Amino acid sequence: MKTRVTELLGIEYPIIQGGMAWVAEHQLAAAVSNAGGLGLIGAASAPADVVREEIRKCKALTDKPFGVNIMLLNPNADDVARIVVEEGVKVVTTGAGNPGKYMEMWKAAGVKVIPVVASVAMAKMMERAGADAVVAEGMESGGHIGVTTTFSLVPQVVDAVSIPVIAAGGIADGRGVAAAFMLGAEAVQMGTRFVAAKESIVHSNYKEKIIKAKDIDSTITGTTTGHPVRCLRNKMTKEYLRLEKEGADFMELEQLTLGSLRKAVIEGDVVNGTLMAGQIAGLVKSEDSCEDIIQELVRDASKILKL
Ligand code: TUI
Repeated sequence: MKTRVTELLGIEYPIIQGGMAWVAEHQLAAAVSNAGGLGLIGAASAPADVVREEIRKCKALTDKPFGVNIMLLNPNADDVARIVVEEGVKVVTTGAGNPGKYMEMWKAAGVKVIPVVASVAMAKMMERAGADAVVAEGMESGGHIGVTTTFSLVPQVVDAVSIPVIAAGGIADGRGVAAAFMLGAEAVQMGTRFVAAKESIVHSNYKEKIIKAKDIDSTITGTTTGHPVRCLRNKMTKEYLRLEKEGADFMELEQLTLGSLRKAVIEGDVVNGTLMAGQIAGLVKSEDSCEDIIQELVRDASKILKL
């Protein structure tokens, strides 16, 4: 399964682990990289110094390439953008915004830049700005999402840009990988399956919720605030959606989700916490090691694609 993406990143398999807030810590990133994929540290809303420590801990666990995902709504994004250069990180992915203002600095430092996009227009803008590849992320994904599905978005982005396209959203097994390749993607990024991985530090209550989830168990909060987020339905989402329907203002809604992802990931509060997960959670049936996940994906996708 060699593609322009495996070559660009110097990895064995075209499989990237999403840079998920609170979840994509150094343990998970190192495990995915050691298994031949690309692991990512999710900088999320962490202070820059914490991200630096995570990078150093990841380096201690792997000599393979790994990356950092920078969430652009983070008020510390400027500092994190500098720290990845200082620490010699090889790959940066970005989410929830336009990383244009950092591009020159990253390119000058030889960092491979892979923005996550949810539209064709954004993909074209990122190619013009010098991106090395893009992740085209469909609205099946967990967390902050756009409006287009993976099946529609990926081939349209593939036709619109010349740089390699990585498919994300709704992929959790070898069939999904093969389907993404049929649409023209040259790698996949997966989140939900890795949330439930053995090396993921996520609380067992949260992992269990993903493993028990059915196809229709996710919902989207925040459509009224401009920050739509897909997560598993629970008491928190029920309350959030009720408030949204009643026309609650941004601050009131913020209050409900303040620290709620941490609550789910660290404390295992699956009632009041935010359980970010994609629609494909229904396909995730067990807690597997990153090595087993990647070997399974490559074996099954190769068979389908007759590689
Ligand atoms: O970023 C993600 N997924 C995320 S970020 C996150 S943290 C968060 N929590 C609550 C509210 C908001 C964020 C949880 N999950 N995926 C990549 C992604 N990027 N999806 C959609 C986009 C995106 C959206 C708009 C990329 C660019 C964009 O452009 C807007 C602009 O500036 O033109």
